[in-house]
Amino acid sequence: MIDRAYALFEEQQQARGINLDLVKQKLQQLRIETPSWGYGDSGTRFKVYQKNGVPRTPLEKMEDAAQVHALTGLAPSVAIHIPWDKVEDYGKLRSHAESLGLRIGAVNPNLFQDDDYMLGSVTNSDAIIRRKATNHLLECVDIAKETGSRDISLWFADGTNYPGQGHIRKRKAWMYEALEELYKKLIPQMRMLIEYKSFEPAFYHTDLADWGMAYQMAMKLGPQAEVLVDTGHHAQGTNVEHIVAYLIDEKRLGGFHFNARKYADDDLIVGSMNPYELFLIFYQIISASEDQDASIVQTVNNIAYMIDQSHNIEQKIPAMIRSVLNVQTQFAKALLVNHAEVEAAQARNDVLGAEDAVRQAYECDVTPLLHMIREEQHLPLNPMKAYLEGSYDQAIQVRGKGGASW
Ligand code: LRH
Ligand code: MN
Ligand code: MN
Repeated sequence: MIDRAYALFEEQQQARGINLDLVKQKLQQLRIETPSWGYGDSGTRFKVYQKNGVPRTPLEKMEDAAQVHALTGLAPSVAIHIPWDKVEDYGKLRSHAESLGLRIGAVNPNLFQDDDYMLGSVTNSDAIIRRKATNHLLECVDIAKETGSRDISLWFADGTNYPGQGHIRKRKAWMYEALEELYKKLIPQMRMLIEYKSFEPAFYHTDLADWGMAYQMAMKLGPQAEVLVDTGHHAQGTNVEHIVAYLIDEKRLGGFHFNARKYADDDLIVGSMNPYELFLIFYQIISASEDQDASIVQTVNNIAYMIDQSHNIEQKIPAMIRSVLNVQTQFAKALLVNHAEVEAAQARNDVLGAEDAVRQAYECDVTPLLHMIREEQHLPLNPMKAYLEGSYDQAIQVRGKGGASW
């Protein structure tokens, strides 16, 4: 059945001029990092509904993440957030992760949950608070060394609610000062990823509000600083794939936080709202991966695909499985774009022809391809079904309610 469906799919793709061996090879290389905070009792701005069976410790978050990886083969690393995942011994957290077939991914400092940071962390007008915040950034480099992590992933809630509340240019200088201190502490194989967000929790100005600000900071800091694009962090209607193409071309796209949004930074299951946007992001990335310029290809190869979602009503492990699978589906579809066809249409200024060549790939049903990939990797054909029918969910119920928040 799988073989028959795949044979037909192969025939159709060959007719479109697609080399499926290459497509399969790229699909097998896809890796998506899941966030520890997506397994805990997280939420949005409102009530956090406590769920039964939620991990009580960072170690248990790793165990849940290991399920997602075991069933999908796609998620071998887990991003951590400090202090949400603070432990006495990071070496132990690392070896626990490794014993589960995982590794620890990006280390995310948290500078938005301490009362001291009400008016800003690294951009606070009080030098003592700025020092405290910068020290936390430095501490995260030490943690990353222990966990074997490459990336320090930075998001700042810093901003103001009213005109005049803060000195915007002074705050810009303080931001740079802190980032520079952090940058100097990075070891050569580390990177810092600078995330931006247009608004929230600050509603008048945010110190790093868009990709241009993050990019300019990265440029001033040096080659180990890159930009992180969180798909939910733009104004409505922003062309995110354009930003992606631009940053790749400037060799400063370090990674993604994937999530879906309808209104603002909604942190919903990836691909649940606008899967075409996700497809178009991958279309840009895959097109750049075929560039003649080796440094562009290297940038693409180093992009960290991470999920940043939080669940206030969803079951956490299934929600993560759904996101990871949705990323894989859109990635697979984007691999089916015939770039030569798009370029030929561009060359003859065939607007509709070019659009059609891109959209055609999106409209392909990639189920036979994904089934074949999973069968070849001895994975369940339907990972979600396998999880829901398996015994893990039942087994974790003994954890009870009141697990770790975030
Ligand atoms: C807040 C946020 C941000 C960070 C995450 C930890 O907006 O979602 O995207 O990366 O919290
Ligand atoms: Mn994010
Ligand atoms: Mn966010």
